[in-house]
Amino acid sequence: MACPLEQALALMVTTFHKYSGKEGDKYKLSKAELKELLNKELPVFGSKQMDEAEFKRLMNDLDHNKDSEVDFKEYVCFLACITMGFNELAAVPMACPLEQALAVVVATFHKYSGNEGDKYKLNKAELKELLLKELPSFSKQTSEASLQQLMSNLDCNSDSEVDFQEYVTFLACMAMMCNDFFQDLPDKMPRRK
Ligand SMILES: [Ca+2]
Ligand SMILES: [Ca+2]
Ligand SMILES: [Ca+2]
Repeated sequence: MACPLEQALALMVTTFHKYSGKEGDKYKLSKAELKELLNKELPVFGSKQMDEAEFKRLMNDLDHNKDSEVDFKEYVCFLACITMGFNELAAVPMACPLEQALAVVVATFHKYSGNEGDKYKLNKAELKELLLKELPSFSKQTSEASLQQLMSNLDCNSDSEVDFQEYVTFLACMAMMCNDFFQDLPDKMPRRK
């Protein structure tokens, strides 16, 4: 049984591919694909209530490189933004797997951030525990020195703590790595029971 946080990341990747392959570029979401993904997988976001103009604006915001498609990186940025919203409104009922995955991302952070010091930030010990327990497939391949390096990379504002935003950015990077892995090695995905 994989850890909930790893499952959450995998789900973000598979949900993207479930929709991106329907038309046009297999690795990008067209406007129609994005709309279907949001309506079906993220009802909490409320895309169904959006009119055509609002949806166009959303698509435009997401599409950073202006190729009229949403690629995986743009999608992950979007999920990261939504996750930050979840962090503030903790009591939203999550019905869909993708929403639950985002909720896991939030809950996992709080499970460790409250252990010591600042309740809303991860210090080095808390981050290490989170990585070892919640992302074992990642941390197993990581030495003490690279954890140290990772911590300083994550800590954008250099306060020796990892706040929620820095943590979400990190998970977004992890999801991108998973995605590259998916695209490069479609037959070699590690399967665990
Ligand atoms: Ca597509
Ligand atoms: Ca784009
Ligand atoms: Ca803390």
